Amino acid sequence: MFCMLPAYSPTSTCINVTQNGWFFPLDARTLVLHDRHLTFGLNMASCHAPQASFFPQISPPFSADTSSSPIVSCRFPCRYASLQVSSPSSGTFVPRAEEKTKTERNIFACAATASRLVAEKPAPTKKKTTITKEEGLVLYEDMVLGRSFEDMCAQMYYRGKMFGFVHLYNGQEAVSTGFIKCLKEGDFVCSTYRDHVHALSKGVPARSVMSELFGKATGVCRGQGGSMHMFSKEHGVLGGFAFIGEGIPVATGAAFKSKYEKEVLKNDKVDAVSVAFFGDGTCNNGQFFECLNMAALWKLPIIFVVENNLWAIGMSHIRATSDPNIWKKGPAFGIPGVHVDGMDVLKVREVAIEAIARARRGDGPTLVECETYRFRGHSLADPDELRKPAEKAHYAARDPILALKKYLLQHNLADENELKSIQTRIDEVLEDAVDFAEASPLPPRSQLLENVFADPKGFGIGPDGRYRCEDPSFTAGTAQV
Ligand SMILES: Cc1ncc(C[n+]2csc(CCOP(=O)(O)OP(=O)(O)O)c2C)c(N)n1
Ligand SMILES: [Mg+2]
Repeated sequence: MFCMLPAYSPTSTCINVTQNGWFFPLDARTLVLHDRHLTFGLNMASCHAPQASFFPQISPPFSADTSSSPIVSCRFPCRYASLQVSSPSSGTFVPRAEEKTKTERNIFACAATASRLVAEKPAPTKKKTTITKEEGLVLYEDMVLGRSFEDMCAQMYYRGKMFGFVHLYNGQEAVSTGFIKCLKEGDFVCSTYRDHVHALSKGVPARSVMSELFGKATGVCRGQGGSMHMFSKEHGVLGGFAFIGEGIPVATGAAFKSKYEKEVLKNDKVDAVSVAFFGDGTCNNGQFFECLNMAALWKLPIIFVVENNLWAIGMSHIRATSDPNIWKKGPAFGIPGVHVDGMDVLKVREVAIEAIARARRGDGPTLVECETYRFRGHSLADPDELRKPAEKAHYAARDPILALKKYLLQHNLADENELKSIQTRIDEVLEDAVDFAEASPLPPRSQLLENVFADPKGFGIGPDGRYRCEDPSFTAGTAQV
C-alpha cells in the first residue's frame, strides 16, 4: 500500500490509499471519499456505497463495535482512493504494510523493464556519440527554453491571458530537443496539442508562439490557432493537432512528398525528413497503424516518435494497450523499433542521429519509443490527482535538464556561470515574448471566416440574410457569399 501523510491541519490529514488495507486511529470521525464508487467496510463488514458521488461526506462513518480492537481496518476494492480523514486528535495514520498495489507494481515493473530495455538495447550506433561543448550548450539552451516557456505559459494562463486548453510539455524536453536539434531547416515536424516546445525547438521565435497563445494577430498563426495549433510553413512545423493521431498522416504525407519529389520528379536536392511526435495513448489509434503500413510500404523518410509518458490523460498506458512495448509494433511492419530513455537527451540524440540518417539516405522509417514523463497535469485544467506521488517523484528525480547539466559540468563542457547566463538570457527572451504578446493587437474580425472551406451559408448570417461580420474584406477568402 502507498500512503501519503501531509497534514493539512492538526485535525485533518489527507492520505492516498489503494486496494489494500490500512489503519487509522479510533477517534477518526469523518471520511471524505474522493472517488465515485467505493466499497468500504469496517472490521471486514462490508458496506456498499455505489451512489457515492464526488466528494461524498460520510459522517459519522460507521457504527461498529471497536472496543475489541484498538484500530479500525478498512479495505478498499477500488483501484485508487484518496481519503481525507478528519480526526479530533492529531491523527497519525499507520500504513499496515509498505506494499504496492498491483497497478503500482505494474507501473514500476514497466518502468524497470523499460530501463532494462534501454540498457540492453542501446542506440544502434557503432560507437557512442560524444558531444562537443557547442552541441551540449545548444541542447541545454533548447531544453531550458522549452521548460521556462511552459512555466511562463502556466503563469499567463492562470492570469487569464490564454483561453481554452493549454497542454504543457514539462519533463519531456529531451525528446523534442534530442530529435529536432538534429534536423535540418527543410525538414518537417508534426506535433500534437502539446506542441509549443516542438515549435520552439524547430526555430519558431518565442514571441510568435507566445503571441499565438494570447490569440493575437502577431502569433505564428495570426491568433487563429491558439495553443494546440502551432503551424509555420517557414519552419517546417506542420501543426499541432487537437485530435490525437491527426499529425501522423500529415507527417506521412510530407514524407511522401519528399520521396515523390526526389524519385518521381527527379529533384536530387530534396532530402527532407519528417518527424511525427505523438503520445502512448495515440498508439492505440488506427491512424498510427495505417501510417506505419504506408511508411514501410513506400520506404518513406519518416520517424515516428512516441513520447511515452505512461499516461493518456487519466488512463495508464499499461491498462490501455495489448503490449506496452510500443517499439515492438515497428518490426511487425518491417520497421526498426527502438526504445530509448526519453529523460536522457544524449541517448535520444544518439537514436535521432541514426534514424534521421537512415531516413535521409532512403532506407525508410523508424519507430522510436521514448520513455518520458510529464511533470504537470494533462492540461492546465487538470488537477493531476490520479498519478501516484511516488511515480511522480521517481521521474522528477530524473529531470532531463538537471541530468544534462550534471553531464556538462562533470565533463567540463560548461561551468555554472555559463549555464546561469543561458538561463538569464532565456528569461529575458520570455519577458520580451510576453511584453510583445501583450502589446500586440487582436486579429480583425474579418479573419474569422478566412480559410473556412465549408459552405458558409447558415454560418454568421444575420436575419437580413447578410453576414454579421462588419468588415466586408472577410469575403476575400475562399468562402462563397
Ligand atoms: C481522436 C481523439 N480521441 C480522443 C481525444 C481526447 N483526448 C485528448 S488527449 C487524449 C490522450 C492522449 O494521450 P497520449 O497520446 O498519451 O498523449 P499525452 O497527452 O500523454 O501527451 C485523448 C484521448 C482526442 N483529442 N482525439
Ligand atoms: Mg501519454
